[in-house]
Amino acid sequence: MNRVLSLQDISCFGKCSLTLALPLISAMGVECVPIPTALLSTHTGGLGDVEFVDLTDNIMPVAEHLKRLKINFDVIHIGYLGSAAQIDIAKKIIDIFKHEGTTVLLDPVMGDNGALYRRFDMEYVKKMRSLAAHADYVLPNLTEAALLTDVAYTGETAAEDHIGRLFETASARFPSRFIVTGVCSGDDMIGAVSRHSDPVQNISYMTKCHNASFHGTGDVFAGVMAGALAKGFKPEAAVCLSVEFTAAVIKNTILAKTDERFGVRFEDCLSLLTRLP
Ligand code: PXL
Repeated sequence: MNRVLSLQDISCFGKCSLTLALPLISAMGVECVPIPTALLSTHTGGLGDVEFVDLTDNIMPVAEHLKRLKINFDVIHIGYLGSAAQIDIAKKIIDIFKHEGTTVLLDPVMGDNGALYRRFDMEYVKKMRSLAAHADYVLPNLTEAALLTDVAYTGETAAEDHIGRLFETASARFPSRFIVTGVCSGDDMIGAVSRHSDPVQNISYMTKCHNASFHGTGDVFAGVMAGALAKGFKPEAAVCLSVEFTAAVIKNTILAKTDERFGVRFEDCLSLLTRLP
C-alpha cells in the first residue's frame, strides 16, 4: 500500500493539519502515518486561548522506531511546525526517510492574508527558507510565497507580473518546485499556479471562486496533493485534483453556513476521493 508520512500538529477542534490529512489521504486509499509535532486544543486562527502541548522531544524517538521497523514512505508531507527547533527536526526526518522514489512535499505554514500566524516571527521565516531548499515541492499561499522569496505581498488577487517575480526569485533561490495556492484572478477564479521549466511558463489551475475564505483550505490542498503524489499521479494531475477538491469543499462549507473559524465541511466530499483510479 502506498504510504505518506505526515509531520504536523494535531488540533482537536477546527479541522486543520492532521485532522484533515488523515481522513483525506485514507479516503484516497493511501496509508497516512502521522507524526504529531504538537497537540493543540484548536488551531491558532481566532478561537481564543489555545492549549499547546509541545511534542518536539517525542518526534525523533517516534521516527527512529519507524526507521528500525524499516517503514518506507512514498511521500513525506510536512505541514504546520510548532517552532524553529522543529524545522531542524523536519530536516532530520527528510535525511532519515528520503531515498530514491520518495517525494518531499512542504506546506510552509506561516501566515495568510499578508500576516504571519501567531507564534511565528522572521527568525522562523528564515529557518523555513532553509527547509524549503530540501523539499521537492513547496506549496505556499501568496503570503508564504512572499515571505520565502522576499518579494512584497500585494494581496490575494495577484497580477501576472507579480506571480512571475515570485517564481523567478523562487527558482533562483530554491531547487524545489513552487506551487502557489489560493491565487485569485480578477475574473472570480481561484486556484494554484506553478511554473513549468520546459518551456518556461506559468500554468494556472483555476476554478470558480466562491468569495469565501475558511480556515484550513491550504491544509486540504496539501493533504490531497500528498495522497495523489503517493498514488503516483503526475504533479499536474495532482494539482488539478487538489484545486477541484478544495473548491468542492469550499462550496459545501458555504452551503452548510459554517463559521469560518470552525474549518471546512469536507466530510460530505470524501466520496470524490474514494472513487479515484
Ligand atoms: O491551517 C494551518 C494551521 C495548522 N495548524 C495550526 C494552525 C494553523 C493556522 O492557523 O494554527 C495549529
